Amino acid sequence: MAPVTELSNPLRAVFTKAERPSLGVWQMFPGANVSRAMARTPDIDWVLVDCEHGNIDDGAMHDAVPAIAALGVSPIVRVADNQSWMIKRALDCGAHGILIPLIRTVQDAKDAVMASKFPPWGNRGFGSPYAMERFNPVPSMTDYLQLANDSLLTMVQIETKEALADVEAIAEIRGIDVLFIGPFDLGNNIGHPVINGEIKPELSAAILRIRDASHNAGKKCGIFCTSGAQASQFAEIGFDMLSVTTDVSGLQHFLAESVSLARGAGNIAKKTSY
Ligand code: 3PY
Ligand code: MG
Repeated sequence: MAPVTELSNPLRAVFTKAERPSLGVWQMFPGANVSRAMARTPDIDWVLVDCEHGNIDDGAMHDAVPAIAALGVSPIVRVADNQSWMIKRALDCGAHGILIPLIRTVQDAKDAVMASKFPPWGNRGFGSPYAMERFNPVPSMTDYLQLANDSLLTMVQIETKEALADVEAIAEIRGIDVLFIGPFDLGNNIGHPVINGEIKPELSAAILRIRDASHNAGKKCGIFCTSGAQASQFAEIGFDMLSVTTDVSGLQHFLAESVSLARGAGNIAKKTSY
């Protein structure tokens, strides 16, 4: 078998080319068929498998990640918490990147990097028989071991008051690829929650500070959006990674709108679980 020289990672490839922002969708229902339906969305680079707030346990994650990867889209896993065993499970099932919620300190972010990287850089354990098949061409275990540290993406969520205060230092950490904003938690934690979709000026200023800190450190900045229109607005002001919708809110909206049209009541305003 010819050696593989890089792990195919569609999301990282978009970041490297830096020609356009990257769009993705957010999986919260379990099931490989849900993953495949989402990964077939035209023009997306990634599907995020949400083990923090979604109904996705370890087994469902192991079903979702290969289903997404098989369609040439990057499977990204949001782990439930910043714990090394959760990061290990996500990477071992073949995630192309991980997203870690509720980072608070520089040390939290450094711990996340350590858990994501094989020695000598970090302390990730080696031995998954599954991860290799999530890349095309499929690397040998040895190739995966040698390429994973530089190919997989480590992304941290900036959504606490403490992380916002230290965002410039967090952005500088080697091995953090993306700072990703959770506007709902960030708003709650700085005392300006998103209510009925409204982003207050204080939250807006915090979001722009995180964008600037990321870019000043040569890192990418992402944000969770609740609609395509909102994702487009953030793309226009320089965000690199936009979530467009979730399976739950997309389904709710589609069903409500279809029933409304069937009753002759016309299109409905977007009203979903967010
Ligand atoms: C937030 O808005 O807090 C998120 O993490 C999105 O899921
Ligand atoms: Mg959050």
